[in-house]
Amino acid sequence: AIAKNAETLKKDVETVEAQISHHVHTTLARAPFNVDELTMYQAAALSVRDRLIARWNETQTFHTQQRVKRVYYLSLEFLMGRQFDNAMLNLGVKKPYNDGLKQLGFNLEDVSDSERDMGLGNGGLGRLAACYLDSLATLDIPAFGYTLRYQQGIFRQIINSNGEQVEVPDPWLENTNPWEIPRLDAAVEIRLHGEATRGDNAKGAGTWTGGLEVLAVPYDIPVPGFGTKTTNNIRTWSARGKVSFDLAKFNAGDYEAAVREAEEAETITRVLYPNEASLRHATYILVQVELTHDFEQNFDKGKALRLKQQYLWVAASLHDICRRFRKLREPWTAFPDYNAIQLNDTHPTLAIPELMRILVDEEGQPWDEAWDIVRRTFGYTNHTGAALMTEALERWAVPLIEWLLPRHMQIIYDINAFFLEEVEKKFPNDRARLARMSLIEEGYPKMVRMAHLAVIGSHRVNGVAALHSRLVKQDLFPDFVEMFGQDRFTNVTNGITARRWLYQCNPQLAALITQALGTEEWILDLDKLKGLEKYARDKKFQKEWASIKQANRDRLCEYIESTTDVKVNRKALIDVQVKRIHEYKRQSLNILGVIFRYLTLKKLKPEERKRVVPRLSVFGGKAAPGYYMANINAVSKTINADKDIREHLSVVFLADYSVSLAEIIIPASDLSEHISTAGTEASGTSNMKFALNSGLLIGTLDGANIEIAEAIGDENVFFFGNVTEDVPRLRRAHQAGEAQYPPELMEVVDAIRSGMFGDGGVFEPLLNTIFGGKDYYLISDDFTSYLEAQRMVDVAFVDQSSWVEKTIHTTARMGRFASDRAVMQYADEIWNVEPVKIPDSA
Ligand code: 26Q
Repeated sequence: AIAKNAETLKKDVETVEAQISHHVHTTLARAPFNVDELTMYQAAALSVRDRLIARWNETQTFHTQQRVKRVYYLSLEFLMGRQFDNAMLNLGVKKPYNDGLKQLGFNLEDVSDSERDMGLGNGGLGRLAACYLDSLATLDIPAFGYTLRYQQGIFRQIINSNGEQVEVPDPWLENTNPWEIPRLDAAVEIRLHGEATRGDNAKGAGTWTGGLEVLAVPYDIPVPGFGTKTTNNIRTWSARGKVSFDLAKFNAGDYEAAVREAEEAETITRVLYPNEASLRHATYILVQVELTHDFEQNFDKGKALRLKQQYLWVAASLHDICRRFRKLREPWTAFPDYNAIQLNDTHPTLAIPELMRILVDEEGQPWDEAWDIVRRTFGYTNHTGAALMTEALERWAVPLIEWLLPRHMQIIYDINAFFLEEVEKKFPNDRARLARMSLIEEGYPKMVRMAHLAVIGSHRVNGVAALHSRLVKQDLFPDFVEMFGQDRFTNVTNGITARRWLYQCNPQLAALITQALGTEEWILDLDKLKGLEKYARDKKFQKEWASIKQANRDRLCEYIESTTDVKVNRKALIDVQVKRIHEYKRQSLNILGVIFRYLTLKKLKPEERKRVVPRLSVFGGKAAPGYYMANINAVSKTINADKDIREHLSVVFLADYSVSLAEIIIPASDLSEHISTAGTEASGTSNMKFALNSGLLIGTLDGANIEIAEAIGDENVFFFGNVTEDVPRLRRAHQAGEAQYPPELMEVVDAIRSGMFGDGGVFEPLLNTIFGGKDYYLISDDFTSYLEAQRMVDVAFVDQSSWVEKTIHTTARMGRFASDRAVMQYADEIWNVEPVKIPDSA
């Protein structure tokens, strides 16, 4: 059998070599002596793509033949990272590719490094969509992701010499993208602006004509499951002008006017919005899309462009879904039996009035039946940390919607009128309640509350962690719970895919786990990690476990030393906080804690310092453009330059945090920080990735931290800080000027004000958020217990054997946080879909 295996591998390697050479010579038209790593990557990727396409075709054909129910995951973000390594692993062909490339004189890892991240997302929400697509394919659930094909994904981050963030464009498509298949023939026409009419009776068919038509062109990205033939699809839409230029104007000599319309259309998918702040400070977007107007105008254009993105995406996707449905020749009332559409936050909420428009105006369905179809089709996932206030919920100005989508505005008004009638029936004479629940917020201008529309247009609304789902009901939508009952509101705790976040990013640990369990089954059934528990106290196993962590630490240290000028102690405890930079996530609490540690070390004698666990504090993350907190770099500059302290404490900020950088950082972490003010982080998902990779957590009682501790044992988590219930009272105390500031915090502030970290001015914005009579995120209230928790970490780390035991237990008990579990829960409780195995030769 071994000889036969060797024979098979040899043949596989030869096939791989031949396929790669074929793409080098024909597709890429390169002479053999003119092949660099980028070319090799492209050729290898194209040959993997060929395999994906064969499976993709079989999958789609089978799904269509079998008339299966499909899931459509509508997300404006898919943070996929790199595809090459992931595709090889899911297809089970990494070994022959490794050997084949070696035969051709190349190293697989170097070749893989030529791939640019597919960075079509900001952070948690976008990466969650990517993990869920991996799980859907792996579980053989028929599914499509729908999103936009942004020319530029999330910006690349550079840190300038002042320690400030500089945003530069992300030209991820520059070298052509081997993972996408253009479908130029399947473009969809999308109407914007124009004139709308209502039907002759209140619920009759309306019309929408005129305005401007643009094209949405689909590009498909195959998504392979792990160890299964199922290959699902992400359809990304690219905006084009309908005619590339206006011939009449061109002939009249007005070349500029002729191309303007096409260019305006293409602007719609030029760039990903780097979060909600970019709506308020629209300059970032306008620079990226190269529009120049005065600021007043920019302000509205930045908003209008986002609404155009949302509509083009939603309209093209629904057009596609309905076209597929019409081929089944079923009555429209059967639509929800074939289609489950999940709204990833409120960004795709326009899908609700758009489906109403298609059903009522174009398909002649009665309004009430159409509304019933809509509600049975949609599910809505909320990702907003509830204590972040309802202000964080998406709203659009009525005049803006009227201008861009006149028919949709009518439909929204009508949905609202019929809905408020129902509310009035159930709660007579309660005007305040009607105003609270209305889809329209009164004011100048009136605003459409997208979250309310999403709630009433869906059969299920879910939060993303147990605490968060409770807050969604209590703080965000209490009136809607009273109206519709508890059953419409549910929880699906987020999950992550162990294929990328252990098997792929931490191959050594994965191999040790497989060896210990005697099987690879854990990759598909993460609860099987439980089997590691019996080795938690086994000295030999602990040693192997710890040496893998050290190897991953070394790799990160090499990365740090090659990208910054910081020298690091390889034995230091690596303490990581990597995530979007946001006030509520409290990177500031971490950096103030680092300063306290520095001051404490300074007070010690050299021989006393040697007894303190050495630390390396790693930060990473992108901030909203225009939001600068350069203080992390100011602190690291002083500390890293201090020769007495260097061995005991260093601080680095790693630029341009991304999925592929996360794959290096996460396996190396000893401790990671998830320290948001209680009630503000909906779930968090990096907490799960760190724990799965045998890193311990320091955190607040927030989001999924709570459930992680439940699963792995709270003796293995360093908790601190106030709980959600106490947040409102503490905030009131600050407003009333009754808050107490702890002495440790004052000591840190004095050091900052003394100029120890350079110009104290850099810290003024930060200090103002804490001392300006508010401290909205309760830094001062949580500071003392944060320091205490950090002292507990030091104590625990000294006892290495017990520390390693904790980290083994942590990994062993993380099965619950598999995205496979989350997706199965959506499938059973929200989508009502079943796995469909693709037969061997479909
Ligand atoms: C809004 C308006 C205009 C432009 C952009 C946006 C925008 C973009 C991205 C609004 C929100 C986002 C992303 C939100 C997000 O990532 N939320 C996170 O979702 C994770 C997955 O559920 C959770 O784990 C995190 O707690 C949550 O913060």
